Amino acid sequence: MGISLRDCQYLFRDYYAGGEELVLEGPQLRCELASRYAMNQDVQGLLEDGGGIQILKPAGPGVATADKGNAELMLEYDGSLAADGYRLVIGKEAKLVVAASSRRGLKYGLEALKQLLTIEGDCCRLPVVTVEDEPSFPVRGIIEGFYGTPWSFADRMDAVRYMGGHRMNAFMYAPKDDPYHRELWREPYPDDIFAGIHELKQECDKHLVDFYYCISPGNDLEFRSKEDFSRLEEKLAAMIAVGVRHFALLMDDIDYVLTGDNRQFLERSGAAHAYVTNRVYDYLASCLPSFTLAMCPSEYWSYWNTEYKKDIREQLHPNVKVFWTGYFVFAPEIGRKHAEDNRSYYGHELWLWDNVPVNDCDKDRLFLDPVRGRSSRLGQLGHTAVVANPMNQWECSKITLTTMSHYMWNSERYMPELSWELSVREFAGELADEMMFFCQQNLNSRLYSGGYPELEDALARRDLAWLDSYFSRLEQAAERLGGLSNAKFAEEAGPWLRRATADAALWQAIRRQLAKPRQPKAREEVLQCLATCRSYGVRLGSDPAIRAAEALGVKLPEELKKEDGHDEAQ
Ligand code: LOG
Repeated sequence: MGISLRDCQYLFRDYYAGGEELVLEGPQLRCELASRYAMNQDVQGLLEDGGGIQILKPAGPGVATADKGNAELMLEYDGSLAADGYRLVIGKEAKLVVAASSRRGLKYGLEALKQLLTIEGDCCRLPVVTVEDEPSFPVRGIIEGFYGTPWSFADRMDAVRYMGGHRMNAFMYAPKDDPYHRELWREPYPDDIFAGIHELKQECDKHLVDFYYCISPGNDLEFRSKEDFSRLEEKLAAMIAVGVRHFALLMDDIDYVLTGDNRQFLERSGAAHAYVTNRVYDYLASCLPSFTLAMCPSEYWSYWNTEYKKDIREQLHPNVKVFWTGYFVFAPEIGRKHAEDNRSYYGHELWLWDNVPVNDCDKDRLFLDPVRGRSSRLGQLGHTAVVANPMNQWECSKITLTTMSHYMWNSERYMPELSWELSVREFAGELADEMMFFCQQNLNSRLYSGGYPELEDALARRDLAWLDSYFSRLEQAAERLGGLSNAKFAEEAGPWLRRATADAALWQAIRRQLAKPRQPKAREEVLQCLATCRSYGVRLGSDPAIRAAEALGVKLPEELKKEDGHDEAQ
């Protein structure tokens, strides 16, 4: 089944199709390649995986390919297109053109071709279409910037592949609990971790994703210490040696009040943070012809003007980009006014560090809903990057991240609920309905206070029949999702899936107690089921069984309820 017209219109910025179709013989799109993009015909690795497209070895000057395939593909350079943008033309005579101003644009154009291709038996179908597409933000990606257990290198490698397929172009390495990133920032990486970072950087290269090394020396840096600056430069030099060209200096979550010699030397923390960043900038400029440097200020979330921001605005090198997280660490809404104001206070390009779907403050929760509440116009309000800070559970983060990737590419058209549907379908395929139901039980309580109205209404009505079918749906969804071929999901979401099953069992026990309120055995059963729920140490956002018990007057021991964090649930 091919991609629907609605999805094409949503996922590609300008989609000019008149309804005609190109039907080609053969079970694969086999393209004879011509390239005016580069004289060296360097097209290796532009497609993530062939996915039904084979690019035939290009003909050299005067050398024709023996196999002409069933279509012609021309790659063209067009300097008028935005970075990462492309134009894809699928012409009637099986003439395909992808034009771009960068290799990444070519890659995205070919990925678009792949998405539009339908293979049915022995023939290929493509819409006759012109697609003109470009991103809302030049830098789009993930910042692994959370507290708690960092991702494994296997997770990160998968993240980079995922990003390649979702038009994201930046992976920022900044795990708070990598000691060499923060507490032990002066120490070089042990060989094994460094080898992992090197391999990750190579994977990034392969998928045309920029790898950012981020370092966080602000807790105890001595601003006048030559020794400290040498350590910092050595740390960066090791990254430069394996090809890293993108860096960030993170000053978030430190005690940034200057004391002792630091205070005497630089007086104010804004001046100090501009000073160290400028020194790093000068160092990078002395070793590299081109590089990127961003910094996260300590005042990354406020929306009012401050002396700190003034110092950054006036003293920080103009090429350095400045992160912020919106007007709050977890910002339910990032609107025009705050964005515009903060841009003027910082006076530098702003990079949005979006704390979504990060759950490091809510370890008992999964957040599985779409990103909502971001201005469609951040790109016109001084923002040149959007990066998302995900959950400790990489695989589960994909649901929100895919919606985020749509926002990053085309914020003007972004529709959260539609993106959610597309993301869930992509993630769970045939089990999309079950997955969506499960996601709907796990909303991001930091950002969205919508709650679970159907459940609440049913409880208010004491509609036992509705609740019976709700809990049996929950039980079924948990069982089926546990068997999803995606083993990583089953492993990460395992405690929540088991908790869902336990909630359904608790509901059954509640039902029996309601039927026989005076029977001690029924009471005993409720308590046992509750203990099982508790034993997983996690809960669904909807917290249905405990809510049901409360609403229906089934008393639960206070300490069990409290530990479950139900008070915070919404
Ligand atoms: C940290 C971040 C953490 C997040 C959520 C920034 C810039 N820094 O409040 O590492 O994952 O909150 O707990 C943060 O957001 N600070």
